[in-house]
Amino acid sequence: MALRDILVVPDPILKRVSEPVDGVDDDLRALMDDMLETMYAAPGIGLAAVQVGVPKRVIVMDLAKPDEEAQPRYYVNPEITWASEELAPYEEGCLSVPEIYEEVDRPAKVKLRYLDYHGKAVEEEAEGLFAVCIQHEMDHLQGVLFIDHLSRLKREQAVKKVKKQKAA
Ligand code: GNR
Ligand code: NI
Repeated sequence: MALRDILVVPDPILKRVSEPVDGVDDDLRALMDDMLETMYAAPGIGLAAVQVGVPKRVIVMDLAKPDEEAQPRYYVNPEITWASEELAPYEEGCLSVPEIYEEVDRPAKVKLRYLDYHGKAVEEEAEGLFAVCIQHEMDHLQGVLFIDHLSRLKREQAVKKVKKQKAA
């Protein structure tokens, strides 16, 4: 396993639309292992492959609380098959937009379909933090960041702040 570098705005790779993968093999599992290690080290609760510069439709996540045992989750070629009309607000952050936190409204519940770590097809319903996180990660697969849901002024302020941090 190896730590990978996390790309931050305004890196143009973050805007790429990620490609579906052919299936889950040992190479893809090695990528997912690296992503999980990188996510834990950050620390974060989710990570899309494009954030480490690999534009494939692959996500890792762990929503366990710090005092709980790890619960790694893997989502390959995920699709949202249903989203509730009801929206819920959540104050989001992103490892690719460090130290910026803003409220975003998203569907409160979604149903999704994906391949797991073993390549098995799974269908699942998500609500609460899981629903927030999977939608945030699936936005990354489309080249969309949570700041793209904000006003242009707030988005530009956020990118400016990150650039300033990086220069410091
Ligand atoms: O670690 C993360 N925390 C988080 C908090 C609220 C909403 C979404 C997230 S995902 C983020 C990690 C990340 O950037 N994933 O793409
Ligand atoms: Ni993110």
